[in-house]
Amino acid sequence: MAASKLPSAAPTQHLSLPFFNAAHQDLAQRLVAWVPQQDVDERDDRAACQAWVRHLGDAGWLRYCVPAAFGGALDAMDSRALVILRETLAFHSPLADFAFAMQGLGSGAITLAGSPAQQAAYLPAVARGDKIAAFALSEPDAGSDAGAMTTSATPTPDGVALNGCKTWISNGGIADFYCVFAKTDPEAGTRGITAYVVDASTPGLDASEHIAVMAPHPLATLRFDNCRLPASAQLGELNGAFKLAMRTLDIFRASVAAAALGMARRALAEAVHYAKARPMFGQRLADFQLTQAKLGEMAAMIDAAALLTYRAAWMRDCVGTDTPAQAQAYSAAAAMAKMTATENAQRVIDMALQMHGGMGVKVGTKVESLYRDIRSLRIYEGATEVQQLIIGKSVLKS
Ligand code: COS
Repeated sequence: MAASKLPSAAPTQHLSLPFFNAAHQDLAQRLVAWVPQQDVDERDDRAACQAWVRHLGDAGWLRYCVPAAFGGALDAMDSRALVILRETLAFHSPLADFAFAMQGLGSGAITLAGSPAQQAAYLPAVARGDKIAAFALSEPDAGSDAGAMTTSATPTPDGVALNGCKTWISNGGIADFYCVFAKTDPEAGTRGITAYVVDASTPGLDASEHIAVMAPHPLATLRFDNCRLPASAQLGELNGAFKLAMRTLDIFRASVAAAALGMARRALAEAVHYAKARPMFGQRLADFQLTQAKLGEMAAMIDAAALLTYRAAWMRDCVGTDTPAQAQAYSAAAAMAKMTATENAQRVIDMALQMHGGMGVKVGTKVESLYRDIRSLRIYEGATEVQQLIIGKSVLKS
């Protein structure tokens, strides 16, 4: 196969779209230049994630996960900056994207509803990369149906005791603290859930059960056995945390779409590179109309996902979510972006793999790892079916 240049830099042409301003373009240019210079050994997912948090923290990128008042880069969380960061990081390394995103998701509830003491204790450390954050909502029998959780927080003389189990917890086992959601009024359904900030060292918390998955990243089951917390650990209002969890997920939903977009763009770049270099029947793979048609379809699916993703981020930043109508419109837009970008990315990556023939399934090739990396994005932070539900409910209300 003739040598040709491998794609190493994420594309930036789309940044001239009206969704973005000069600050976003500057952010993207700096990041696109920075990421390929990082050299992280990703054979051990936990060590790699810790290394990425260190690199991202030292270079200042994690400052986009928290507001400026707590060491962040911007006055408020900027969805378009998050989208640019995740898309660019995911193009280069899905694990780098994961490390970045979990700092934001794991601390998002503290940004939204933490007490001043909680915000001061955790957010600057998250922004520096000195503390690793995690968001603990899912349970063995409560994934999409988050309100069905059974982990309980019962009153003690000086706070609460947590009992129960959380699972599929990203950063589980390497996190310094967890934002944990628990039932405080089991009869009240989604109106009986309260959140707590739990330090990893708290007696009664066991995060040692690592879950191995097809695209390795830090993931664990957490067990709470009479895990005693002071009253000051409560995060936000008593019984008000279901909405807090939904609001936290809402912020990051458009950025999950962006991560999928980054992976899809990388798969297309790999496919183009391969098609131009691969000799076949006396010409190049790229010279066949069949190949051109596939590449065209992939590019259109990526652009469709990109426009929905950027629109959702722009709506949150520029229209806002202050009124119920705005909040509903944004939730639906973010759900459309997440659903479309993750589903389209799966198809684009599969098509890129198919174009690589046998090389596509060879362990160690980029499309092979992308094929595994993309799969969980259609499931976590609200599966495709949950996004369909959110969009459908919104359509019926309008
Ligand atoms: N922002 C603020 N409030 C929200 C909200 C949002 N995005 N979505 C729902 N709410 C509120 C509702 O307005 C409702 O409020 P009231 O009690 O005042 O009526 C309350 O939360 C319950 O909402 P709803 O009745 O829609 O809850 P359901 O139990 O039917 O659940 C879904 C709705 C399925 C959408 C929700 O459980 C969900 O998003 N599940 C996916 C969870 C997830 O992403 N898991 C992965 C975890 S991280 S890997």
